[in-house]
Amino acid sequence: MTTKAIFTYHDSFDVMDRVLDTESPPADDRERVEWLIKHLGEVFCKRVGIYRIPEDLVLSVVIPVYNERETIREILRHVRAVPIQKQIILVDDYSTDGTRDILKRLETEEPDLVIAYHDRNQGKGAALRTGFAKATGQIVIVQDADMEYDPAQYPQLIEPIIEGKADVVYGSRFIGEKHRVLYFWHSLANKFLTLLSNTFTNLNLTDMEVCYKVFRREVIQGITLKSDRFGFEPEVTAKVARFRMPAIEGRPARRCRVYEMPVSYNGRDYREGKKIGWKDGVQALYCIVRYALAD
Ligand SMILES: Nc1nc2c(ncn2[C@@H]2O[C@H](COP(=O)(O)OP(=O)(O)OP(=O)(O)O)[C@@H](O)[C@H]2O)c(=O)[nH]1
Ligand SMILES: [Mg+2]
Repeated sequence: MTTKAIFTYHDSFDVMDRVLDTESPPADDRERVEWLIKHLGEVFCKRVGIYRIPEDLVLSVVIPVYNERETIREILRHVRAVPIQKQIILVDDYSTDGTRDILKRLETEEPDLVIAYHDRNQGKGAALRTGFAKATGQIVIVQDADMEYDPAQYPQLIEPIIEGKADVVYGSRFIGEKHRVLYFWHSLANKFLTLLSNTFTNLNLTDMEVCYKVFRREVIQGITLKSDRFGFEPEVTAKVARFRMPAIEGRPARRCRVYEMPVSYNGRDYREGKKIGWKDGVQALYCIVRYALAD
């Protein structure tokens, strides 16, 4: 089994080398997918996130932004590069470092962006609430404005929803993708918060605090969120666990089906702009218990 997988992998590069000698891949995204599937095979392509995405699919990417002038343009470039139709929603949470001016400029340079401005700083949770309300795509993903997570992973992240297997997908930094080795105590705190959240939700997540959370739009717009700051992560997790998908077309109402996907993580340290601290950990603890017991 393993030998076959390795063989297929190397084979694929041989085939690519030979094919690339004679033809170049089409520039159009859809044609390129067909071309790659034809030459590399469906199984291999699927493993690396190349598959046929329905033509009418729109992915709403919600980006909460607070003092991210160093990374905002770059993250947008990476989001745009993903070959999926997207609605990009940026919510500025009253930045004071010049990010606002960049966004104002972007408004005229890239008029398809949806940009909202808070008139006072409220926190990531509040910024996301504003963004979710504006989403119109069938699938909604959260994207932080720093460069810790890689938008190139969207195709893999949304695949379980497109295939009709999942209603919600969480990324996970702890199940086998490459990640920057950083603070031991932070990772321990993360694991503890996930464990505590799991004991209340009965979900077996491995990374409750991960940024990459993907939802069918009706799920995220069907949940009422209250946390303004980083309490968003435990709150949304508790509410997803309780959420019931309404009955449609003869299918009875049911609980949300949650999937996890490994994601790579290029964490930053405090000198590079890391903002989250021990107070946010305490807040998360409080929110796990609060949203387990009451709404
Ligand atoms: N820290 C912070 N981030 C906010 C706020 N409002 C919106 N955000 C955005 O929320 C996202 C997550 O914030 P981060 O500070 O990166 O939080 P994190 O990734 O959990 O933690 P570190 O990057 O490790 O500090 C970023 O895109 C921020 O710009 C806010 O009031 N405070
Ligand atoms: Mg971050």
